[in-house]
Amino acid sequence: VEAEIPDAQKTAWKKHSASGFTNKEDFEAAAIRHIETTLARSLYNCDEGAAYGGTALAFRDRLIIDWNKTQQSHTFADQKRVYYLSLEFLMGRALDNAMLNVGLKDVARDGLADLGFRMEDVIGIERDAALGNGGLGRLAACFLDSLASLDYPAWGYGLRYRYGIFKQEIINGYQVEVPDYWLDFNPWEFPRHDVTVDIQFYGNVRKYNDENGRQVSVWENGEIVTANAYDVPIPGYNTPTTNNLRLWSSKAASGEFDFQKFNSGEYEQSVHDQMRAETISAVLYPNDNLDRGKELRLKQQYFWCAASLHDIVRRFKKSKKAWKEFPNQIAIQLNDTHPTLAIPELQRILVDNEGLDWDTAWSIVVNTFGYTNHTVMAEALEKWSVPLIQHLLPRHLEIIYEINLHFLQYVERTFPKDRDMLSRVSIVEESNPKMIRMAYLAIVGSHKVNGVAELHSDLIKTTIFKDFVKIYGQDKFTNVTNGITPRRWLHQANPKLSELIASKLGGYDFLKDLTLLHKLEAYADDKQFRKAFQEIKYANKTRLANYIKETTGVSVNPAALFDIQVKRIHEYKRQQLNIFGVIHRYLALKAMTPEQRKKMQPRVSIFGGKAAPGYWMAKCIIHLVNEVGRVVNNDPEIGDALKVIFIEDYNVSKCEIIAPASDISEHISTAGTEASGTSNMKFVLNGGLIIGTCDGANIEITREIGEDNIFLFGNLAEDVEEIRHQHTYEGVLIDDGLQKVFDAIHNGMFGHSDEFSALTNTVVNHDHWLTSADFEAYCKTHDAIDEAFKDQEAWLHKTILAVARMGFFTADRCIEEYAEMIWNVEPQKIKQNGA
Ligand code: TH1
Repeated sequence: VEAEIPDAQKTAWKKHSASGFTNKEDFEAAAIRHIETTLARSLYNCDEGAAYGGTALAFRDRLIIDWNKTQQSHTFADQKRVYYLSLEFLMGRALDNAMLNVGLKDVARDGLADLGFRMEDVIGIERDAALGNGGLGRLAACFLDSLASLDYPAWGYGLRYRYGIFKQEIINGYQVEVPDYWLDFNPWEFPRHDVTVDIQFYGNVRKYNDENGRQVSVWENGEIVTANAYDVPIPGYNTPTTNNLRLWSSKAASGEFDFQKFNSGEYEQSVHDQMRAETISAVLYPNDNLDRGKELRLKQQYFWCAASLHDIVRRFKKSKKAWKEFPNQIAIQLNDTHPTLAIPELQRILVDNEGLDWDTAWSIVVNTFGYTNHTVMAEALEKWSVPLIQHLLPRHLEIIYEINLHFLQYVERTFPKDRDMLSRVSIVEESNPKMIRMAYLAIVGSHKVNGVAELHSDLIKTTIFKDFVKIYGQDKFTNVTNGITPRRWLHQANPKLSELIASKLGGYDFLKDLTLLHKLEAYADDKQFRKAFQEIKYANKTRLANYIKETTGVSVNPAALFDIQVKRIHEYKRQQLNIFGVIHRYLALKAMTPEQRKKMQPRVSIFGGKAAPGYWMAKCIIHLVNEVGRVVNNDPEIGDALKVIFIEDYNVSKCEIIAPASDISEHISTAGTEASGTSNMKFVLNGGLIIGTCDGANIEITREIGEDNIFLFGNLAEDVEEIRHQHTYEGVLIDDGLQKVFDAIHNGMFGHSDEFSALTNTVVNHDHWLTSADFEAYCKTHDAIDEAFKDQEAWLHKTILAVARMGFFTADRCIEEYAEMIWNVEPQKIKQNGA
């Protein structure tokens, strides 16, 4: 290809090729040029927003150069690539990350100071890219960071929602949802007007026999919606590798109004069609760990899978390789079951469009896909009704039935005597209406299935997917324990701690090899180091205290014990256990004399997180936290002994302030329900300890950091079923302390008790989440935490050891495990100067 370009053209290109700034002068020139031209502003109306815009665009220029180079080099190298399909990418802010990865943050800080701006303020202008709900979406974002940082040729594929997760406002103690329109200025995306895919919905399947007598299926007469590509550069840390995140946006097929309708006076109808098409990528479904089976959600899933696969297949076909090479060139990872339709879609492309026979096509499909399961909770396992799929995707339904037929025939041959097995494992649930079990389809269509922490991966093998282990054997099922990127979650969020660590480890290599942190163990008993470590924690707590003061008006004492639970509000995550515990503490403080109270360890209980808009119980929990805060924070007898804070609109950028500021964070899900959790890792990495149940990654965190350095409590996963059984047949035993809490609520201590009766009644009636069974152990563990915190030297010893032993939980380790066990891909270095 290169040889075909005339020399004159090459020379001109080389002479003028963009290079990007490397020093302060050139940064200022680039930023000012963008402010003046791209943003059309002058010195006299250059506010912080414009400074952000100019800085972002200057850094964007730098990223684009590496991005082009990377994409070109990956295309020429002709190596296997990874495609990560996720309906959620919770990216947060991009500028700080771009500055870090490019390695020019100090240059930008000095340049911005010259222009009269503080870097922190400029960074703070950016809105979060919040295209996700919680852990699953943030995991995808961490994985993209690691894939690029480790030089893997990889793309993410997702949806370009016009509205990300809603903004949460707290009004009179209640959650109110406000739409998050985040696209009005987004310098990080590139519309690719030339990259479009037409996606079909509805219609019918026509069959005919071709000249060889082979039956051919044609899916026709459907409604067409166009997918437009928007690309987001994903820079790696300290490497030129810059990968791509491609997000699809939906548009009416003609791109314009239907002129026929427009001219014949059906103006309204033509606008309506346009809007209908755009609705597909309009909004992120705000449910975490819950499946609601809405038609529009299924449309989103197919739209995104079909566009992505079309794109991947188009790229593969350019290479002119034989189809059997497909799985040697391409690995596709399914982030939960949301992209499972990619499986029948690839089979459809290969069989219907490319004319491959069923078995050849199917072996390509299975060898291409890997499936990650993130939950065992029944209410989160996706099922789609057969009539709905029949209506929306008639050809895919046929293919799913055929996949199931082949699969069940295989099962029958292998287990001829087990009739029950067939109905248990069938992809089609024989209910009314019939349902397609997406997890089963994902297992059957993938060569590897993984859970996200050891306990979770064991649970899926022994519970929800037990039969599939019998059918396929152990080797198809594996574990990749989740991780987080230390670039964002240590260096960006906690620059002072990162600097302290670097001063002892002789540089920042640990940001790319987090296991190097183990060298910090030598400093756990070092007086000076402890003091520096403690001062950083105090400064981070002060930063959070200031934020709390600004946003809620409540003053909290940074010397108090900061006890934090921030995550989606969900019954299984048990924020109710936390707030009942807080009330219990409040009642105890009220019963004390002032002298006794003075001796108590002062505490700040901090909550944050969104409730799905339709999740009544979760909204009750938020309301109770806010009402308890109102009462406790205004109780003059209590003062600093206890404060209760709800931080509004918890998101990625707020987590960057919160995670470095904890003494204790809470990861207290009912054992066996939280697949992994990832914020547990963020808090420990930033020098905070955990109160937690034996669940998800807490178990492996304990193994790594040592059981002396974590506060575990509560019933074990293996005992939960038995306790629930007891609840059903013998009733729930309400803990004495919890009963006092309920009495206080019923007596109206926190406002009208009717508001909270749903919350207390579920505990009394079923206590599915074991709030009562774990309550006493929970409160006792908090007392132990108070005791332990009094001995600050011992506490520092624990926290430093814990940080030193967190190396395992880097997302880089996850990516290496996926690459080796599931994808079979190798990294590929991009040359610093040219492809
Ligand atoms: C979460 C899990 O709850 C959490 O334990 C895990 O750390 C995280 O995924 C990353 O692996 C999940 N989020 C969702 C979101 C939806 C459906 C299922 C899950 S599981 C929409």
